[in-house]
Amino acid sequence: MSRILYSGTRNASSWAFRAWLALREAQVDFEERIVDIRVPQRYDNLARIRAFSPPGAVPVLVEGDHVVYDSLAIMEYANDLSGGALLPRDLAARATARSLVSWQHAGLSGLCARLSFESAFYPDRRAMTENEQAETERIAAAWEGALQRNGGPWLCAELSLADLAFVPTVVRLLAHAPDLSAYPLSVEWASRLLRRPAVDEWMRHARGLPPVYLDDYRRD
Ligand SMILES: N[C@@H](CCC(=O)N[C@@H](CS)C(=O)NCC(=O)O)C(=O)O
Repeated sequence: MSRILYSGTRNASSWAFRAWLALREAQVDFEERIVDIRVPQRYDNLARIRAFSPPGAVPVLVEGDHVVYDSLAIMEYANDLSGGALLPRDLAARATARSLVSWQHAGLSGLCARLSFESAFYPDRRAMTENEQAETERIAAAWEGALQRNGGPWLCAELSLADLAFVPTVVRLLAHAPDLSAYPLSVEWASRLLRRPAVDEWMRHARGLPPVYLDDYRRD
């Protein structure tokens, strides 16, 4: 059966990036259709998606008349399709992985909205504010704790949805050069994550696109 992932402009759709990455890491076969989510064509393109997917957003995965929408549901489905390869078997460890994924999915306490994925590709990025640096350290402390407890090399020992969910976060935070010297395991983990072939493939494409400027990228 054909499986189509409607994905988004690669330097603008961090949600699509997560879903795509989970499918790739789960070694699921799928065809990708990139939907241009830049204005002004964004509105017409997403209206077309709304004809078969209630949120009218990307990513959305379509298998015949079966539609899976929202990046989190697609990531979980990728894990199911792989026979559970992307979540730990142990119940407690699986709950920990899901906690990390859920925290990310809920926007990391607002940080993701202020430092957009798009901004990681701007040639003229602003410095992080003190607040953003403090929030980044809070997230890095969570990564560091997980890596220390589980012994690495991934947040829950084996590669899981928890690592994949954070890839766009790692991209947007590192692009703003936070001081992560107190979190050496996280720095190594982040660079390990960015070296994964699928991550590299998406990022190469994203870097080659013209930047997508958002009005609310504040210059404090
Ligand atoms: N919670 C959704 C968010 C998806 C989302 O906001 N996608 C953006 C592109 S990155 C979009 O299509 N937005 C259209 C809209 O909300 O009008 C998910 O995780 O898939």
